[in-house]
Amino acid sequence: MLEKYLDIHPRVKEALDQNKPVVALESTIISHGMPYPENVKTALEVEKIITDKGAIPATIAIINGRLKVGLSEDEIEYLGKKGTAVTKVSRRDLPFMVAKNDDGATTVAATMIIADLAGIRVFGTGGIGGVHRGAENTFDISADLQELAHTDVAVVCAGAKSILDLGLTLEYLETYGVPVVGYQTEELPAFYTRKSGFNVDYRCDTPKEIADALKAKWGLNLNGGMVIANPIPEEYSMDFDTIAKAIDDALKEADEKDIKGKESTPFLLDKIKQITGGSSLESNIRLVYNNVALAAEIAIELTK
Ligand code: PSU
Ligand code: MN
Repeated sequence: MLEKYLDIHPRVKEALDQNKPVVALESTIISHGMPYPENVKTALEVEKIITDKGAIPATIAIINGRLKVGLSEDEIEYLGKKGTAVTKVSRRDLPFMVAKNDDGATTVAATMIIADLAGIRVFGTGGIGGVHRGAENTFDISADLQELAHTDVAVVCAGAKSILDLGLTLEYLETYGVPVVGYQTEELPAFYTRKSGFNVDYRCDTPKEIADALKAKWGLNLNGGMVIANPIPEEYSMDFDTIAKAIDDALKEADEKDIKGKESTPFLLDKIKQITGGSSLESNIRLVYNNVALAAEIAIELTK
């Protein structure tokens, strides 16, 4: 039935059939998150890091209306080159890409949906969407959070950028029963920085501790995901005030230009990149490498 929509790469299919560890990866980070050709280079390196760890990478995207679980190098190159011309696809958008045989870059939410359809339980990325600052007026809350509430996939990220209201994001996740775990930290990391001023719900110091909590959660039929917040390595983290100022400037410009809806996150991310120059791109790439390595370790523990 699902074969009607889903193309699972033979390498991934074999791994899933044999209960080998698989890590899902998103494609919005490729098309919208980084410039070409760094995006393609990063996406390929991410797959290599996972493979070297002993797990199988599955980059997820929609190509010609097919839900792809595991991409070829050519497909990654295609999405990376097409960049923001590829539609950014969240839960809402998914059926239309399929019905129109269109291409789509999957957000955290859409990647979780497709990973779940394929039976992949661990997903590594950079940052998740959340409750935007000013959401009390705009209602701008990422669909990623509802997906985490309902879909059984653990997401390893470097926390969330403070373009969001991190306090409200944590409250929202609490309401929907989504645990926020700090990997070797009590403090929620804020993407470019290891600090945010907010605490996580639980600290876990090993991939096994995280895998044990996931097994218990799903064993108890407590549906939904888990946020595994993994701080950016110290040597790549950015100065707190520099990034705070860049975010404030980006938010101000978004407000002046009346940027709304799905344009909001890519606009803010792009502005921050422009303001901070190459250093934020390097940090971004490094934290993704760090996250997918941890995702692979958790996926390996989960298969035990
Ligand atoms: N946050 C980041 N980098 C990203 C994204 C968010 O730091 O690349 C992307 C992810 O694909 C995420 C999406 O799922 O943006 C959230 O978009 P929105 O806020 O429109 O739901
Ligand atoms: Mn939004």
